[in-house]
Amino acid sequence: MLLKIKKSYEISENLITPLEVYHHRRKFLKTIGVLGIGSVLGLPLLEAVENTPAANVVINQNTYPYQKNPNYSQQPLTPYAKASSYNNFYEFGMQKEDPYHRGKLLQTSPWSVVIDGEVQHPIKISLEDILKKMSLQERIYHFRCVEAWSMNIPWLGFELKDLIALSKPKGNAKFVLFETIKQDTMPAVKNPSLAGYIRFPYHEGLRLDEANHPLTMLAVGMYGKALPNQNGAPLRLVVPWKYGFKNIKSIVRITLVEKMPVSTWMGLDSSEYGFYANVNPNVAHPRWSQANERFIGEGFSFERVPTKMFNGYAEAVSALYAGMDLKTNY
Ligand SMILES: Nc1nc2c(c(=O)[nH]1)N[C@H]1C(S)=C(S)[C@@H](COP(=O)(O)O)O[C@H]1N2
Ligand SMILES: [Mo]
Repeated sequence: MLLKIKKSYEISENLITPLEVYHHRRKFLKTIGVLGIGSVLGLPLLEAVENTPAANVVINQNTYPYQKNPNYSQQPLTPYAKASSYNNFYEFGMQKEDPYHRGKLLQTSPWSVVIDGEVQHPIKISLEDILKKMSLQERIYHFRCVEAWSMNIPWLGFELKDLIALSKPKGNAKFVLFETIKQDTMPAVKNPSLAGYIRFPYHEGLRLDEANHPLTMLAVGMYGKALPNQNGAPLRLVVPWKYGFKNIKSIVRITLVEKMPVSTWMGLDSSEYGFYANVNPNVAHPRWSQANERFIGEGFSFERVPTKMFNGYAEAVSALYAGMDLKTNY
């Protein structure tokens, strides 16, 4: 996410980056010659980081049995090395490579998820029991970050509605609030200046009908393996028609509520990041266009491709927003 630097908690990016990381980055970017190009084109330096050397990517070797779902087969795939080293996970810092370098500080075992709030049966369920109850499938979805880059990722997971159903939501439950784990070992929990003093835990929300939509998944893996920590192990949300920041990582709590919850990014700047965050090429972010995107595939390219309404999933989801003004409900 691009955090606008203007409020009291916001200071310039080179100040909030630990100096050695900052200098290392500058050196690295100079070495690969991207600093110059990025500056000339006026592109954020972060755009260059997808060239992070991938040789030492830690691959999570756990595998789960799953079936491929041929109905979701977006191509070409983003290479695993890029999807697992160019990340946003602010608990680990604001640079794209921070979650990859520091992700091992996340403790993912034991893990359980609480489902509570406006439900008849509040539950606390372990990851193992979730895996026993849910049958896993692979779906390749297009992923579009609000920063205007995109990837195609083969997720392993199940439909969120099947987990929510275990808790039997009450009639007055209208929204779902999600919470990421908060651990003292997370660098930006320990040292809030690493992530612009964002207050953790990270929160996101969906309308209940969005959460129950068959496209909405909880992913426990990608590329045939358990999720690497930097991608939100062991369990994260995947809502393919919404901007990346809705896809909350490392979830420990799912709370059914009556009123629209305030997500982390709405709380930081609601004029830039709305509750809906539906991918929409016709509604610009206040600081940049959303009409096109840079697809991260093999190689490195500044070429841009048009962004599709609802990220290409309009046929499946536009009925959810019938009659709604998508410019005001951004
Ligand atoms: N807990 C948590 N979840 C998060 C974020 C975060 O900083 N913290 N970043 C979001 C953003 S902005 C994006 S684009 C996606 C990135 O997911 P990926 O790293 O698997 O591509 O995670 C989202 N989920
Ligand atoms: Mo994002």
